Amino acid sequence: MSDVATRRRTTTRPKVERPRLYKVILLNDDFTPREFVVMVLKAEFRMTEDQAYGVMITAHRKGACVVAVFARDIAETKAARATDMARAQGYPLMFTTEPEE
Ligand code: TYC
Repeated sequence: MSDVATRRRTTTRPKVERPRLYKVILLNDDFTPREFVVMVLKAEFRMTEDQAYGVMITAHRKGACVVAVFARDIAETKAARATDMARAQGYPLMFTTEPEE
């Protein structure tokens, strides 16, 4: 009965859960120039011109676009820095975060 195949596990194995990931979301507005949005995406999210243009135009057409996914503190820091960059120039551009699924 205490043979390896039949005995029950007596040691505990703590469940390790991966920290949730957070999406950074770019919101459309009617005032921020397209080129400025592209510049912010390249500066804060290390995107190429083409990647940044694709994200910008998706947000422009659909109202919002997921920019990237990070651990919570990184997502929040990047969203705040990108939003502040726009605010400093007087633009209402907004980046938000939300947990994945
Ligand atoms: N809609 C803006 C314009 O027409 C451009 C824009 C695109 C602004 C995407 C924000 O997330 C945005 N000037």
